[in-house]
Amino acid sequence: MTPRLKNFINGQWIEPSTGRYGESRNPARNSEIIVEFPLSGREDVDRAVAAAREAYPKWRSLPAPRRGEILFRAAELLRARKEALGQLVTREMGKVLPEGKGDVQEAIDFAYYMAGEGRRLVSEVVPSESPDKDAKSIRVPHGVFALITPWNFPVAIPVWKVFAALICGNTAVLKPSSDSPLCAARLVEILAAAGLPPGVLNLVTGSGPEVGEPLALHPQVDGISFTGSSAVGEALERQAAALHRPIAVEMGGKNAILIMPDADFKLALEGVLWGGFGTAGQRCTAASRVIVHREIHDRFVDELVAAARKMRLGDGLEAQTDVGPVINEGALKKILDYIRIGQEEGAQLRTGGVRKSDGPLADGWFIEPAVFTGVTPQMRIAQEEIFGPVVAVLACDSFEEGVRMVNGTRYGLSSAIFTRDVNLTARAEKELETGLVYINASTIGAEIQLPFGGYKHSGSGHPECGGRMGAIDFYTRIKTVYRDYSGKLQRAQIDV
Ligand code: UN1
Repeated sequence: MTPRLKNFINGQWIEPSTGRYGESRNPARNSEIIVEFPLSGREDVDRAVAAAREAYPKWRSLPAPRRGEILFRAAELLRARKEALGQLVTREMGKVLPEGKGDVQEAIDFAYYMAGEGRRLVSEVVPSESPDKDAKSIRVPHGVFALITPWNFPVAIPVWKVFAALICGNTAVLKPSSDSPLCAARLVEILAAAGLPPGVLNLVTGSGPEVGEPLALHPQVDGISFTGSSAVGEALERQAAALHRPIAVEMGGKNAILIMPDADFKLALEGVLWGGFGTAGQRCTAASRVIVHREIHDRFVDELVAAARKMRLGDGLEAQTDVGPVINEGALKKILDYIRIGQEEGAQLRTGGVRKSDGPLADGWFIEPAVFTGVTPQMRIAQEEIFGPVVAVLACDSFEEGVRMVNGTRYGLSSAIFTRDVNLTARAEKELETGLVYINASTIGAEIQLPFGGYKHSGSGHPECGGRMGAIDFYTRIKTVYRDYSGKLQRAQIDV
């Protein structure tokens, strides 16, 4: 029998008020149901938010190092369960097993990092202009967070949000993607087993309109963090503005790799294959555009096409698989639409872009890795996020033109340049308008100890992850405190 999930509210696994369930299926084998999960409704959201509200005063007054100890135990459990969780990631959302385990490793890294943050949460003390007076800023939590997460990093991204929110003293309700509810439930189990008090983290599964939106806009919620599509993220931003509620959004990308004639050719090729087709192109950091200097363009394209043809499609659990399926039928249709659009726009489809509709892969959502050449900057396939194994190759005549092309979309998450010219790398670092810049590396693979976030329509400017300007800034508010112990009325800025 198919296992059935429940919501997790106030430390209890409980059935949804609606009595309705959806199915999470293996994208490599659509006939395999991984789990049934609640299609919850507003009443479940209300309960979960109420539980988070109630748990908040106690959780925020627990000293941050103590909160960190609980998160540390959760990190240890994640580490102990890495293999099983990695397999589940692959079964539930399709990425190849080394990447499924990598997803969990990214979660482990961040979990330890945030556990340690319990003993930092650094703020500032500065001198006052008056004698016998303290001047400092301290970090305080916001309250209850709505955390809405995608399926493409079904363990890592929930951990990014949950661990950062919790270490700062907030409580939360997590609404995971309906394509990866079991991964989220396994994470919640781990936090419960680590000793997280009831109500501090609650899980409610279901659709965006029925759960995500009422949760984000709930009157008792104090902040929102969302990772997902631009359409949903931008709508949430507008609604959050009306409520005057802090919101962090991480949305789409149209990331590009710029390849100069002096680049390490083989390395650049590997970078394109990894960034373009890793996770079947389903990362917001995926390299969906490759801008190659005309001097090496034709040779590069020939080798890229040959290498893409050799990539083996298959179930991500099988060791020989290079590229797994895309997430679901809707995604498959959208990607195939873009393949058609690219051809209608006059780009040349040099390989792939076809669904595997016969043999053992016909039961899954498999598309052969696609390479388009002859792409020009204004084509839709060079401007819009496809979120699939499709690489659009453009040619440029100079570094300047290449940078203009990289920057010439509404997005600004990640970019990369391959060159051996150190001066050019310094210019690229300045001129590329993206939140992440890679030099002689692909557009994917950010590490958790630095901020992760996009410019322009890719994000709200509140990055996730670590570093001095990372997630902690979003999950805390600053309170500035002056303490005058002079016993006199000291008037700032007033001449005596
Ligand atoms: C995402 O695609 O939403 O930098 C996150 C990377 C990963 C995170 C990707 N560490 O590709």
